Formats: sequence, structure tokens, C-alpha cells
Amino acid sequence: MHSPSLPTALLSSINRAGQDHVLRFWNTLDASARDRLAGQLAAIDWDMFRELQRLARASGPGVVAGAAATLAADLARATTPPCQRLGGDDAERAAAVGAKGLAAGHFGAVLVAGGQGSRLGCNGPKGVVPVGPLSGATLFDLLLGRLRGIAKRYGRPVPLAIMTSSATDADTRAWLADHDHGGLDPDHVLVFRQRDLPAVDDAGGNLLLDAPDRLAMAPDGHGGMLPALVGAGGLEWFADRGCRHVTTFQVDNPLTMPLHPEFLGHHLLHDAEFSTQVVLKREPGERVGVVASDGERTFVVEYSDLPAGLAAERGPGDRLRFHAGSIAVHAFALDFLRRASAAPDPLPLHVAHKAVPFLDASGARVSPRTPNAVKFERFIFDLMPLAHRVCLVEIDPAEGFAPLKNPPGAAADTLAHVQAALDAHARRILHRAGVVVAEGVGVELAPWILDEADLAAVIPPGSSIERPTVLGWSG
Ligand code: UD2
Repeated sequence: MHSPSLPTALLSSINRAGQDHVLRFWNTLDASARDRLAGQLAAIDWDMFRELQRLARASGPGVVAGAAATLAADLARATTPPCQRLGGDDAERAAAVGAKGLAAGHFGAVLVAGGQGSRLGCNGPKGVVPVGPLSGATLFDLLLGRLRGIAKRYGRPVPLAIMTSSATDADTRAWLADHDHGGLDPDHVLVFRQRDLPAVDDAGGNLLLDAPDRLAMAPDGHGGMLPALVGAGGLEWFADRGCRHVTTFQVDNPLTMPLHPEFLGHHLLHDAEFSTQVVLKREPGERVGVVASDGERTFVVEYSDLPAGLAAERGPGDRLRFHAGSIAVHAFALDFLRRASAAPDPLPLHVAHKAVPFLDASGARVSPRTPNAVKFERFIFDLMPLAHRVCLVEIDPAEGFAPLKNPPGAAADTLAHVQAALDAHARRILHRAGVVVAEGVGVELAPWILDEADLAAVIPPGSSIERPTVLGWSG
């Protein structure tokens, strides 16, 4: 009854897994629709699917499989590990060592940009959302512009790999083509795509149809970066360009400074395999993971996995017991990524209960308001316990953390918050350079202006800015 384009072996995998309901509309599909669905089904790892089903059936909210579950259980005896601090002890030495590494071209970067910004009501890649307070520059403009600033200052390009997902790949590639790769050398830009995993209903752990010819799927989390980068030959790509380390950062944070020389210097001075930037978490409700250590291993617990009691516990000086807030800016030794990618199943699956639209048995589309399904994600920070040496570096959030997460009106992390943070950051740089900005006048710096050292080229010290101004954008 099914089209010959569905191979017998695949059909029997589908039947054995009890998932033949996804072929319910097969007879109504034309040839290309059949091909689409057959392609999605053929890409499913049916052994792994059994594990997904098991997890979905067993899971309460936030349940984590494998090693991470053990770590979460170890939290009771865990503490916050010691941190370096930007501008703290050893700042000068670290900055010099990091700058030397940058000038030698030892650092590459990975931008994780598979997310769609659905919380912002945006369907395209989050990177194309305009955020520049005056210029309307997009997140991609600002993040790639920052890399141009680093390349300009240290005389070496920073090879950049951009991770997309099925939802963001085509639009991201189109943006790069239309915008001259954000001013970067195309030979130093690699786009690679993470995989999708099926979403399953949370009652029975079964596949859902998003359309008659399409399964409900979701990107496999930013941890999907490791297998996808390896699969795309990314580790060799970085090594061929002279890199020994890569930093990773998220598309939603236009203030981010993953290549800050002092951060990289601490990473090198500690001979760390995995370094990470943290901010002081002040309130239990802040939506950042926390870095913890049980004395043997250092690990990150995502905010949604941290039990409320532990999240609120305070220690000496009224600081939260778990106060090292992870902002998802990491530096990895390339050798460590090689070793980790060879380990069996290095990244566990995390379970998230979500409202996922689906077709019911009659073909009607149902859009639930409450969670009806389970999505699975891997988190890149789950590599941390595998690292022999981990280095935490605390940064001032005003200098490096202004994520765009929420729609207008929310209490934090909205466009208005991000723009205010960009404006304040620009004012501090101008102030240090002796430029006076009139009160209430908006000002924006092009992203390649990393600090006051870059300002001299665009505005003389002692100048005044009296009307809204964007500085250095053509540079
Ligand atoms: C993330 C961190 C959180 C904290 C916060 C800071 C995780 C799991 N949580 O929370 O601890 O550091 O950021 O801003 O890391 N992405 C992909 N592919 C995917 C999923 C996500 O590329 O399959 C990218 C996405 O484009 C974005 C980033 O990962 O750049 C963060 O994703 P998110 O918005 O889902 O994470 P969030 O804000 O809950």
C-alpha cells in the first residue's frame, strides 16, 4: 500500500517502533511530499528513538539522562569553584598572554545560531533581529563586527564557524551572501548545520506529525555543535587555519566578548581544556546555569534543572551558594574537543516539556497551550566534567552580557534592556576617551570599536556629541 519509495527496511523499523501512525496520510501525498516524509524517517536513528521514548515516558520536567543526572544528584555536596576575575589579580599578565595568542592566530570562534528566537515571536534566525539602538544593526552585524575589530587589532583573522539549524540555515547563508560575510574573509567563515531530533508526545513517547508530510522535529540543542562540527570537518578546518583553541558564544548577546584577551590569557595560563565566563548570580530566579564542583568534577547545572531550594540557598556574605552564573561563553582547547568527540556518547540528553502543534488522527491541526510533548537537547557545557582542567573567569555583566531573550514588556532581557546596555557601554568608552556626550542624546559605536584605543581613529578626544550619533560604522 505504501509507495515503493519507502524502503522495506525502513518500513519495518517504523512498524517495530510502533510508529506507523506517521504514515496515516501517505496515500494522500504526492511524490515529492512522500519523498520529504521518507527522508525525515530515514534520518531517524531508530535505536536512539527507543531511548527517546523511554526518556519521554519516564520524565518529569527537567529530567536529564545519563551522566548529568548523576551530577545533579551530587549537587547536595557541591560548591562554587574558585574564579578568576577580569581586571582582578594577574590581569596584566593574562591580557599579555591572551594578546600574544590572538596575534599568533591561535584562536577561532564558534557562534551557535541554531535558535529561532521563538520567544521573541521571530521565525527567522535570531541573528537577523535589528538591535543597534540608532543604526538598526542586526545581532549578526554586531557579533561579526566585533570579530573584525579583533582581527584589525591583532593583525590576524579569527576563523569563525557558524552553527545553524534546519530552521535557520538557508536564511543565515542568505544573510552572509547579501552582507559580504559581515566584512569577514569568506575563507575564514564556515557554516555548518546541527541535526534535528524528533519531538514525541509526552503520554506515549510517540512521533508527532507537524503536517501530513512532515514530522515535528526540533534542533538537538547547542550541544549538537560537537557532532555537527566534527561531521563538517570543522576541527581540521580550524587546525588548518592555525587555531589551537576555539571559543563559543551565543547569537543573542551583542555585548559578548568571547575573544577578550584577558579571558583567553587565563585560559592559557591555566592550561585549561575548558574555560568559561561567569557573572555573579545575585537572585535565584536569574535564568543562567550555575557552575558547581563536587571536588572531583566541575559541571554546569542549567537553571531549569536546579532545585528551587538549592537555587535560593545563601552562604557567607549573603552570596548565593551557587553564584557562578554561566553565560554560555566558553573557550576549549581543540585537542580537548578531539578527545571528547571520540568518547562514547559524551553529551547526555536533556528533556524539555513543550507545547508542540500536531495533526490529530483526523488531520486537524491542534495547537496546545500547555506542554503536550517532549523535545530533547544536548548542552555543550556538559563537556565540562570531561575536562582535566577547567578555568572560570568572572566578568562584569555591563561589559559582556546583555542577552535578547524576551518580548517587549518583560522584566528582563528585552530589546529595550539590550539597547540600554549597548548605549551605556558606548558612553563608558567615550567617557574614558574624554568625549563628552550631552545628556539624553543617543550614541552608538560600530562593533569593531572594542574600547577607547580604537576611538582615536573616529573622534578626537575632548570632542562633544550633541545629537544622536553612530560612530565608526563605515570603518
Ligand atoms: C542559555 C543557557 C543558560 C544561560 C543563558 C545566557 C543553555 C542550555 N542555557 O539559556 O544557562 O547561559 O543562555 O544567555 O545553554 N541554540 C542553538 N541550537 C539549539 C538550541 C540553542 O544553536 O538547538 C543556540 C541559540 O541560537 C542561542 C543559544 O543556543 O544562541 C541559547 O539558546 P537558548 O535561548 O535556548 O538558551 P537560554 O536562553 O534558555
